[in-house]
Amino acid sequence: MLSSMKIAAAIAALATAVVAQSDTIPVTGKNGDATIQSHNPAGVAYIASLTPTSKSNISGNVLALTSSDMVGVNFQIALTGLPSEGGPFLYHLHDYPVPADGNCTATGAHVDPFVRGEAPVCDPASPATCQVGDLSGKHGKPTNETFSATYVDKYVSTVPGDGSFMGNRSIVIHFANKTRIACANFVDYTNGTAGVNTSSSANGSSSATGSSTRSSASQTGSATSSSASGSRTSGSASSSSGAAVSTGAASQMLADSALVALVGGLAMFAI
Ligand SMILES: [Cu+2]
Repeated sequence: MLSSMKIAAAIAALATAVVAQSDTIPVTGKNGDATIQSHNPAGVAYIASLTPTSKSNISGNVLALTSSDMVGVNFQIALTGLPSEGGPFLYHLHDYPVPADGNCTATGAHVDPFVRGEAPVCDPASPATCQVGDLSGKHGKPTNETFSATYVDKYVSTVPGDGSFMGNRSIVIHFANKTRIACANFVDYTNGTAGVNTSSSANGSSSATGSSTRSSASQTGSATSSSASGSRTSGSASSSSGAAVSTGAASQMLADSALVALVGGLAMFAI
């Protein structure tokens, strides 16, 4: 009699465990799974430049380009100066720009237009079920003091007004315990120069904020200028076709110039 009760208790415990386990499978947001963004305009680019601050030695760029097939965004990330401890690190697209005082907390939560929430953690095998802004959850977490990655995230938009639009957002880098280490604003990089910090000693957060905007009118202007930029640079694109990560003449040129800028930045950093 006693043993049968024990068996019943064990079965109940198992049932509870199964229910608990179901909480860890990928979830669908209140607005459904994230939708693939297939209408991102060609030639548009944004960049977030991280520079050392009193709280962080991180420097580098997060470059966002329209992907070759206009589906999603081609992210090209190169960071150095990540902390020697406290990883693996997390990084996300956050809702709001960094204010002039550089306070990363003011960037709010992750870009999450489908209202998926943070828990359970993102399953990279099912990226549509992750928060749109959870880039490290979908594409891998930095573990070393230097990090580089190139990938296309199909769920991020470069169309102003979309819930998944990234152009007026920020990037935030966290310790594994979610403490915010560093942050920077995305700024228009369609012409290859806007928003780029020319000096490694500049205060990245404040200068980036200065050129950031949430105005849809301004963003539309950027998109228009991008097509002009694309045609202007296409003539010399063949000379820079070596790198394969991005396609489109304008995007390629931008990628090359960003890499050159980054290499220059790294050289300064090494000195
Ligand atoms: Cu974050």
